[in-house]
Amino acid sequence: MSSPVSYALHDTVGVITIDNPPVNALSQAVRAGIVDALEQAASDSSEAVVIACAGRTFIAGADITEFGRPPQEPFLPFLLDQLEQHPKLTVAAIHGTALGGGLETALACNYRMALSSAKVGLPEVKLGLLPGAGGTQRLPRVAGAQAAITMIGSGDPVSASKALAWSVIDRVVNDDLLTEAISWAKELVASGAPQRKACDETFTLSDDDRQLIETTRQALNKKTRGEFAPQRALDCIVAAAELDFKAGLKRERELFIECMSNPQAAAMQHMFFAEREAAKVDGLDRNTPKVTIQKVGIIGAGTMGGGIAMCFAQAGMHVTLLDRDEDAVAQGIARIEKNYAISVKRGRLTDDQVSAIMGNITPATDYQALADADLVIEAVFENLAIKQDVFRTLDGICKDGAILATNTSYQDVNAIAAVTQRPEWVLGMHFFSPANVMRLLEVVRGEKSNDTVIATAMAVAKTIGKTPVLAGVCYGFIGNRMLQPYFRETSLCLIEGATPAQIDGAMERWGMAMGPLAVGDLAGLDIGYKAREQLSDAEKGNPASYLVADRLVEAGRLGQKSGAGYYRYDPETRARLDDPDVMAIVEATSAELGITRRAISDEEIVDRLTLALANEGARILEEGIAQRASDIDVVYIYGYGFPRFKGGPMHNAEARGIAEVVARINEFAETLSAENWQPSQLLLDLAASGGKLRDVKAH
Ligand code: T1G
Repeated sequence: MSSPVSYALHDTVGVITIDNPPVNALSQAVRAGIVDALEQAASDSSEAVVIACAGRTFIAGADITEFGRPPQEPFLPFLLDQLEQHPKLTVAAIHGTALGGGLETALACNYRMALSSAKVGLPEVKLGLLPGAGGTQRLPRVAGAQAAITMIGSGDPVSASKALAWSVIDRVVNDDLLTEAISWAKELVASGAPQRKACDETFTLSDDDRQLIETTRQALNKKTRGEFAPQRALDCIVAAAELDFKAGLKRERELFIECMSNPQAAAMQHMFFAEREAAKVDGLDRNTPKVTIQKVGIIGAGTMGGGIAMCFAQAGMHVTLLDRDEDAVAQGIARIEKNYAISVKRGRLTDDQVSAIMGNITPATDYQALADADLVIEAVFENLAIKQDVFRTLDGICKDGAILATNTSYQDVNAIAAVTQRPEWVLGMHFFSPANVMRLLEVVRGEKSNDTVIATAMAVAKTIGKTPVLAGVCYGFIGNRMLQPYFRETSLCLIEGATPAQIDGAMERWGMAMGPLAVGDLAGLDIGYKAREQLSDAEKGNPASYLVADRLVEAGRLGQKSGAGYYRYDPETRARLDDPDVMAIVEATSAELGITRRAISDEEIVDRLTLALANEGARILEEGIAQRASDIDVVYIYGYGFPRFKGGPMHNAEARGIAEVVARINEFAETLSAENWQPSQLLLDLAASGGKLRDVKAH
């Protein structure tokens, strides 16, 4: 097989070209090819060497698909040492994104040139790692402490202009990158420019720099709470100031290996691929025709409808926001303007940008305004009959080929489609509140939804910056269906002996962004209350799983919106405060149900809640509601605040061991409730066969 690396002399300049689609990752073949090309350049007539890439981007990093397998020579640190010590003057020619090992390769060159549209970064912490090929030692020496701390700690890329200002790169051009890089290399040689080597530079940390490291550590303790790698990455920068280059590289390697062997790295690398896999629909031809979405109709100008309208307006599409009367629509528009005012105040958007976005939104009260919409999304009250009326009306007005979507959280998409003459053009697009912020979008495929509708919804989701996950039709689809046993176990832990603070504290210390009871207070306890009112006692299940919630609502404690729910909320700071009145209700309910309260450990709380998710997720997978286990992980990380460094509920169970998970579920079946803790057949099968959730394909 031909090498993905070629070498050719362009007059007096040797050009190494890497061509390893899709992102020129530093696979073993690429590393070997560069070593060979460098050897060739060392002995030929070249006076300088340019490293460039074919395709859409410069090297985007190490090849993540090689992680978890025995590393193969030549190792990247060896290659970069060869590059840095090369006898000829070297120039990196950067376009697209030079990330991770890609930027580390450029830092091992003497000089760096980039297209003005390029970005550079060291995103390793987002994979549970740190720059492991000299990035933490070279970048501080090249760009200084402030740039290095910012780039390495955050993992975020910076623009070419910012990189130029920080001396990460030396020259920016607008086009003709390779031609410009070759002529610049000649110019450097002709002018006797030195072969600058990062390893020869000294690096020290001033008091201000050390202060910045401390404030960054504190900020990262909040932003990446529970993650192992970011703090280690900062340790490497400190090492760069305290050790010589060689010892610093050694320290970096030690800490890199510590990160790589931490389960968080496997979890975060799993999520990297899971997010990309989720956008793919098994069995759907990649060339399926899609509807071009330019005009979007949103029905319902409430919180959800307004948030959804923002998503599409921000993407430059024209939005008609419809509600029953002028006042309702005006309130919706006002709510959107208030949201944008906050964005302007925080410097996220300018007034002009907001004006342009708002210019994309047209209020309406007459359904005729939706006649030429390409996509209509219904976001009215969560009631099947009301939604069916909306779709009957749409069916008589919207043009042929318009896609009709419901934003329902629970209602049967098939029952909604069935009231139209065009069920093939109906699907669910389930946004998560706040819709303009949460990245998850469940694309719910009805039994008659056609391929174009699904392909279009998956594509338009990415256009508006969402992460789409395909779901089949069942009560609650993927995420909310799993939430049922999650909150059931939460309520039972409470009634059996735990306190709200203990339950939420245990889950937040474990890694959840917010504990379940605090989530309930945030969403509003009255939502569940109203949903339960529509159910029979049999459908409600064990009273122990909802009586406390009902009693809180009946006592006027609706959650944050009423200043109190499972907690009291400080009116100024909105901090959540334990409330003895709540425990009085809990203890009285325990007694009424004949439950003797007991001490419940944090470990039991975490196991009951996380395994309730995994067990229901396995059922969702075996029923074909989700395409793959990793899709379920994407749902929980992007829609429910599950910690990314745990990789999602299914990866978390897999990492723990399916056999152990089944044993723990069986223990709960014996000690808690056989009805609630029936292991899913899929988990039983995998435990018996040693199979993996990640290999399960929905039939
Ligand atoms: N390795 C292997 N495959 C990769 C890859 C990588 N580094 N980056 C992307 N892909 C695949 C991806 O899975 C997808 O595959 C296809 O390329 C297109 O990606 C030693 C240890 C570069 C900004 O973290 O951020 O270097 O789904 O859909 O939206 O210190 O990919 O088509 O089969 O994302 O245009 C550090 C990760 C690695 C960069 C392009 N580097 N990649 O975005 O396309 S660790 C990264 C990205 C490291 C060193 C350390 C993005 C992108 P498929 P895509 P995109």
